[in-house]
Amino acid sequence: MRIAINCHPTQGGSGIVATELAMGLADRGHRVHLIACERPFRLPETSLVHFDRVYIPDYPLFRYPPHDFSLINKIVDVVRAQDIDIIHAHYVVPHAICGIFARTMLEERRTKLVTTLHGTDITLVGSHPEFRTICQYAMNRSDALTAVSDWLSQRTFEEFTIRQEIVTIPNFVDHARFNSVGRSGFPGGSGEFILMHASNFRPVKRVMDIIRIFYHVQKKVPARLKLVGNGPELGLIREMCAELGICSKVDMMGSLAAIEDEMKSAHVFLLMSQYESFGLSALEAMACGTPVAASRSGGLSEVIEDGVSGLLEPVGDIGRMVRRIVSLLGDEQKWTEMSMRAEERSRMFDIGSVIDRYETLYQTVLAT
Ligand code: GMT
Repeated sequence: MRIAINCHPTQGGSGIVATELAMGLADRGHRVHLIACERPFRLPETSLVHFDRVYIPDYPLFRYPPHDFSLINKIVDVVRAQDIDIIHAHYVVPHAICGIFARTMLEERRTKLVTTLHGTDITLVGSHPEFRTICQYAMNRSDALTAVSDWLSQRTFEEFTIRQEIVTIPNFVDHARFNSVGRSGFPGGSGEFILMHASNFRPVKRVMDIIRIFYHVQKKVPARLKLVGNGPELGLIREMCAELGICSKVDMMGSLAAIEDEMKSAHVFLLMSQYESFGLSALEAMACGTPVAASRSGGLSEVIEDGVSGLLEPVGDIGRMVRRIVSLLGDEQKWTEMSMRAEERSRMFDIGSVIDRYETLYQTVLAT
């Protein structure tokens, strides 16, 4: 097949999923074009995926340069030049909307549009009154709609009037990269436990809860906290660490290319979000054999089995989570078992089986 994928290139989960999917499809012999305004950070120069950059011309008249017109123009040009069968839009705003416009312009062809819903495109951005009408239109006019969890499918039906099926195709992990080979074991003697969090540090991630949890945990067991990524709340987090007197135990690592190495060194990965439609970083940590402590919210309970492959507690319940983490880190056998179960559970979301499902979906859509 010949597939054009468009996505946000920034360090969010939707861009990672789109990029990994593009690479997986290209490895299987499909011709894949990835369209974005920057090279997605997980797309190596050596990849078989063709990268098509969207340039956004500016002009003094524009207060806001019209990115979306350039994106539509690029999609149309790539589809025509490369004889593309499927446009796959990741995140409704603006990708599905631009995909609809592009498909309309491509009236001489039978190009199909598949849209994947990722989470905040439904819960925060898409349901905003200034976007709602156009998002609903784009979803209903897509040739197929997928969501990354059953929770997100349900939320979409609750938020919008959707007249077609939403197929759940979960996110996935590449075990060739994220695995437990060489991972750190249980620290002996007075060794430190490593707690870790990685995200874009937006309010929905509730990183302050993570700092509070770490503050209490490190009072009970020797521990460090690694924070990976960048985002708007990092300044507040720094201030909070200073107020609590824990700066020397918190490493702010910024964005990392080889995040799997840090995941392999961590003993607990924390994701205490208000909700996560899926929680891709949790899955990647689990694949590295790192138990995840997470909020029981959104699609996280479709990924983590509480008490087996990780820990789930209600959003904001810091006290209960602290007690459970301290208990886990106090019991080597329990931690080792959970680490193994986390890795085992991640195999349910292996890249190969999920790419099979996207291929089948594309074939079904092309046959209609
Ligand atoms: O808001 C974000 O966290 C970023 C967003 C994205 O599109 O990059 O993440 C969403 O999509 C990811 C990939 O499908 C999911 O793993 C995340 O759970 C989801 N974030 C939320 O629902 C908050």
